[in-house]
Order: sequence, then C-alpha cells, then structure tokens
Amino acid sequence: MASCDKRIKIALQKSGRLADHSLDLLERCGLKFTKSKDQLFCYGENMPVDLLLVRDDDIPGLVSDDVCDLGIAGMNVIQEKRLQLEKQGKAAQFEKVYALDFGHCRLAIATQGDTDYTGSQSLQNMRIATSYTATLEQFLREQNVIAEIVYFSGAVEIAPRLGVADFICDLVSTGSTLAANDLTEVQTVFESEAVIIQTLEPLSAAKQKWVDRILQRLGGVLQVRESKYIMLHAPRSALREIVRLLPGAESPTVIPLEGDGDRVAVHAVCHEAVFWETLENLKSIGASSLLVLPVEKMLA
Ligand code: PRT
Ligand code: ZN
Repeated sequence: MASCDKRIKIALQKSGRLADHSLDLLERCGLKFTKSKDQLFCYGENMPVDLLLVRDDDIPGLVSDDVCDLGIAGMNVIQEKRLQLEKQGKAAQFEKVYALDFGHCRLAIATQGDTDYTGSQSLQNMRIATSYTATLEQFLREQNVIAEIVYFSGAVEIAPRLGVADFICDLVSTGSTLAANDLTEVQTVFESEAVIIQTLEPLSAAKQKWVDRILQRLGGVLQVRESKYIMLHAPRSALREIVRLLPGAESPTVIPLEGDGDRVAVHAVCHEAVFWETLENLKSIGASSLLVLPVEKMLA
C-alpha cells in the first residue's frame, strides 16, 4: 500500500557510524531540517521531506514496508534484510539507487591466530558466530560448505574465547578490534558501504517529483566530490593528447587566445581525481597556466 502522506520520508541512522555522514549528505542537497524534541524526527523546512531517525537495522524494513520512501544504510544490513525476506518467501520492496562512498567495511571471517586456514573448505563442520546469519548462510551455500551458524546479536568477537565458536563472521574496517581480540581475518564474505535505497511502491506524481529531485541533487553531490574544473593553455597541435590525459573529462571547451594563433585555452570538468602526475604530464606536452578548481555544485 502506497503511503498516503504527501511528505517524503527518509530513514536515517539515529546515532552511530552512518548518522552524521547521512545527514550531511542531505544537507548538501540543500535540505534544511529542525529536529523534534525526542530527536527521532526531523521536519524538512524548505521541502516536503522529513527524516525518521532510527536504528540502522530497521532502515531496509521501513523502506520495504513503505513506511519510508528512501533510506540510507550499510549494504551489509540491506543485503541481510533482502536474504531474510527471501527465506520467508518474500521479495524486498526496495532498490539501491546510489552507493554513497562512506561507511566502507567488509563482512569477514576471522579466527584465533593459531588456526590454519587454507580456504573456505577449512570452515567445513565448524561453528561460526555472527549477527549476519542469512548473508553467511548464502556464502557457505555458494562455497559448498556445511557449517554451524551460531547467532550473536553483538560482541561477536568474544565467541571464540567463550568456546562457543571456532570462527566469527563480523564487520571489519581497520582490523583493530580483531587484533585486540587476538583474531586473524581469513576470508572476505561481503564488501559494504552506505547506500541509498528507494521503495518499489509507486508514488503519487507529486511525491515522485520530489523523490526525483532529491535523487538528482544527490547524484550531483556525489559526482562533485572527485570532480575538478581544469583550465590550461596548450598548443592547438597537442589538443588531442591533452584531452586524452584529462581524467574522466567530457568534451572540453576550447577557446582561442587573443593574439596567439597557435595556443588555445582548454576548460574541462574532470570526474576523476586530478593528481600532480597528471598536471606534470600535461605540462610535458606543452600545457601551461594550469589551474585546478574545486566544483561546488553540479546538475547533469
Ligand atoms: O544503533 P544502531 O543499530 O543504529 O547502530 P549499530 O551499532 O548497529 O551500527 P554502527 O553505527 O556500529 O554501524 C553502522 C554501519 O556502519 C554498519 O551497518 C556498517 O554498514 C558500517 N560500518 C563501517 C561498520 C564498521 N565500519 C565497523 N567497523 N559497522 C560496524 N563496525 C564495527 C564491527 O562490528 C566491529 O565491532 O566495528 C568493529 C570493527 O571495527 P575495526 O575498525 O576495529 O575493524
Ligand atoms: Zn545496528
């Protein structure tokens, strides 16, 4: 059932690793909010867009059940929810729109330092503690491994010390938690980062217009992160080579230089990082007056 409220609802993590980044991203899309007293709701001041601040694990369900139109969460919780629903014979009613390039981590298998691990077959008949039972189950199935999954809702890393599991399967980013618990990472199960998901329920035309607008701005914000505006002067004869060296550039603007028939000014937006090496290479084939400027906003 499509939610009848005229305002768009976006589910974000209330507090934790993704909370600040998620809010910051929406603010950079031009959305302004006031927080409710209980800090669970943000009212959109300049657009009909409100935020529901919840636990990250609840976000995929809120979007799938059409309580929220959009949600930002780790791909790890989204994949786990999708697989849990599949196990119940249901299909997740959401789709990923963009990967957001924060919250990077991996779901990985780790074990106590002295255990030999020669590949996924080493997990055969072992006990593995995890909060991500459905994702681990799928991984083991793909690897043709039969193992016992021991569910832990948190503090998975203590399972081997408690003697209740031989391996753990948990999220890792820097690896310091594993090291502090004398555990060694042996296998990546799933690479994750924060993503934005959208309900599959059809929206009213008015709501769809706002969702499209937010997603278009978000696309612009994400593109702008790495994008740079490059300006340089170059000999006309080197133009083809110059364009080839510009990272991820669309057709550049070429402007004649007053009083100089041989050289032109080249302006281009590069969608990939511009390194010093690129500038040095451009210079070596005749470019001069090189300028690299940050791009603040972009609308494709
Ligand atoms: O209250 P709520 O349920 O919302 O929060 P939470 O405690 O479940 O989540 P939170 O804030 O810890 O993580 C939210 C999301 O951030 C996760 O779902 C991932 O998508 C992403 N993320 C990125 C991580 C990590 N990195 C991470 N390192 N989530 C958890 N960890 C934990 C991991 O579980 C382990 O305990 O950090 C520890 C390992 O970190 P390192 O750096 O020592 O390897
Ligand atoms: Zn959580």
